Amino acid sequence: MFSRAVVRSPSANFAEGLTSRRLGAPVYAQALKQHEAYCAALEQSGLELVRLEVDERYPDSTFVEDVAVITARGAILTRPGAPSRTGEVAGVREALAQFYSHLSSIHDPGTIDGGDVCEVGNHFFIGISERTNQTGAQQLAELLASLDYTSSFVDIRAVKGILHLKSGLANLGDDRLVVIEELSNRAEFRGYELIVVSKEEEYAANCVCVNERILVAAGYPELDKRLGELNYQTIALEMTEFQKMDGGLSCLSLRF
Ligand code: CIR
Repeated sequence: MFSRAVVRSPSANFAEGLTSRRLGAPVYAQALKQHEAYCAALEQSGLELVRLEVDERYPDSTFVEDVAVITARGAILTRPGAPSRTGEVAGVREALAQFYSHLSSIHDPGTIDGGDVCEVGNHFFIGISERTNQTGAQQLAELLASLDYTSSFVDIRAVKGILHLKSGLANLGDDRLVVIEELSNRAEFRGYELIVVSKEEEYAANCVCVNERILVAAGYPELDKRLGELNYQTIALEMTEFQKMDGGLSCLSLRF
């Protein structure tokens, strides 16, 4: 169960952030509205929000998930793989220091984006991506091992269309994963029950289990129906403006 989430509203220059999508520029007013609805959904799911100040120096700073890996046994600050994002760490460090007396860090030349880290019980899948390098993944694995967690690497560099591991993978608990087709045959996920998201609904794979509910992107009826059949209570959220900037539901918060 989570009790808190760190969030940061998008800044007015949000459209200047990084993106590989060709979906047009995000509309700022719309992004703010979608972010507020997201925050309301977290609150509705029982979380108290820790709101960081908007930071125009970093147009991607609304995607707080990439800057830390939080576990039940300790928190780790990452070293984001995009140089334009490394400065985001200081603000998140300050916020997390209120709750964690000791914060570990990933060091140069290691890089990790939190979006590449998927916790499944006592195990962590760490994606090796354009943002997370082998050295960073190794450092994280060692830090997680010191907290008594196991981990394994999932190389996603050849998987087209996903920025991070969690762009194509989500943990629903009870050994059940949501996964995109292209990752569904990986040996790493054998032994789990897989809910495979169709190519057309790929963006929806990035859903977030928050206590009793699952936050899902609005507009993906197949996955929503499937989750309903499995008796999950979903909250559908408009995510169009964040999708334009390569972001999904999980990246907008750090939950703990
Ligand atoms: C970036 O490229 O870094 C941002 N525009 C999007 C980050 C999305 N984060 C995530 O999926 N965890």
